Amino acid sequence: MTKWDLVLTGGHAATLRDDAPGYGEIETAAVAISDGKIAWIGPENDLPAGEAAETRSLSGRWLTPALIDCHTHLIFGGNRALEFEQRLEGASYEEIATAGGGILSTVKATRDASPDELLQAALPRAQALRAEGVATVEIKTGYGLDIDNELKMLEVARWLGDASGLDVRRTLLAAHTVPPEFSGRPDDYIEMITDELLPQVASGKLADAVDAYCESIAFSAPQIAQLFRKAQNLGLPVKLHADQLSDGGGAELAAFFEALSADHLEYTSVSGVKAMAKAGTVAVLLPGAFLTLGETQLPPVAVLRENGVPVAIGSDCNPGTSPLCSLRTAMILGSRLFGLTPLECLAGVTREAARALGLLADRGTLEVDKRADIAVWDIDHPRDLTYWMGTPQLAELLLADST
Ligand code: DI6
Ligand code: FE
Repeated sequence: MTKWDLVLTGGHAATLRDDAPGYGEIETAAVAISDGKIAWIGPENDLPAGEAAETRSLSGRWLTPALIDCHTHLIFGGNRALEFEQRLEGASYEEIATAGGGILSTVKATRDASPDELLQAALPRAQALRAEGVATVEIKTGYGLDIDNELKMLEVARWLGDASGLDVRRTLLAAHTVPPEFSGRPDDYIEMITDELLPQVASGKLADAVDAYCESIAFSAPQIAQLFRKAQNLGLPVKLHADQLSDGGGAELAAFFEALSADHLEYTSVSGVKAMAKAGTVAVLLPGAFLTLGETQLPPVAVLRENGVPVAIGSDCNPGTSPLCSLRTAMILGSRLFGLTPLECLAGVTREAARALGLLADRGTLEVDKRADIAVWDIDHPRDLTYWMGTPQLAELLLADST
C-alpha cells in the first residue's frame, strides 16, 4: 500500500497549472505529500487507497502554491525614509544625492555594516514575506559594489535562508551603479567585476544568476553585454533591470541573452516585447517601485498579453524605490495600477515567478513531483487574495524542507 507522510483533505485547490483553465481549481481536493514533494493531488473522492502518517482536514480552506518573490533587494544597511519625505516636500533627485542620499548612501551604510548587522536588519523583512505565504525569495546584491562587500551580501543572503526558513535564491547585481572609487570610469568597474568577481562567484557557486541595471544613470547596453557574455560562459543565467526610467533597449538586450526575466519595463517598446516573446523571457512587473517613484508611464501590459509574454510580479523590496515587504500588497497594486486581473496577479507570484527564476520544473504550481511548498488560506476564493488589503488570510504555510 502507498505510504504518505501527510495527506490534506477537505480543502479546495487552486493549482495554477499551466495546462488547466483559470486558477486550475479542484473543488474538495486532497493532496498527498511524501519526502517534501506532492505525491498525489486531485478530487478527494479519487484519492487512491494509502497509508498516511498524518491526515489533516482543511475544512474548506483554499490551497495554492506557496508564493515566490522573484525580485528583491532586501539586504541593505541604513534607511532612506528621510529621502522619501524630502521628495514629497519637493526636493529633486539631484538635490537628495548631493545632500548624501540616494543609492550611494545605501552602499555606504551596507559597507559599514557587519554581516550580522545586515542579517538582523533583513530578518524581519524576510519574516514579513513569509508570514504572507512566501516560501521562495530572490535576493540581489548591489549595495556592496566591491569584491569583499558583494561577497559579504551573498553570504548574508545564505544565512538569511537558514534564519528565516525561506528558500533564498541569490543574484549578483554588482552592476547596479558605479561605486565612488570608479566614478567616471564605468568601463573599468565592469571590467573588474567581469574579470575578478564573476569567476570567484561562479567557482564558489555563490549565486544563482547575474543581474544588471540598464539605464542612463547606471550601465549601457554594451557594458552589460560584456558582463553577460562572461556570466553565460561561466554557466550563470542572466536577468536585467530594463527600461525602468527610459527606453534604453533593455528588453531587447535581455532577449538577446535569453535572460530568465526582464524587470520593470515601464518604457519597453513593442519591439522589445516581441523580442522577449521570442526568447521566452519573463516580464517581471514591480508596482511597488512604480508607486513609490510616482511614475506615470505604465508597463505595456496589453502588448505583453497579446504576445504571450509570461508576467510575474515582485516586491522589489529596497530602501530607495520600493519600501515594500508585502507580496500581497504588490499583487493588489499590480491589479489597479497596471490593470492585471486577480488571476494574473496570483499566477504572477506563483507559476510565473517560478518561471522567472528558472524554477518552474520544481515549484510554482500544485502538481505531482513538485515541492510541497503550499499556502493554506482562509478565503472564499483565490480572487480574494487580490482584493483584501492588510488582512491576515494565511492559515498555514507548508514548506517542502520541513515536511
Ligand atoms: N531599480 C530600482 O528601482 C532600484 N534599483 C534598481 O535597479 C533603486 C535602488 C535604490 O535606490 O536603492
Ligand atoms: Fe530592483
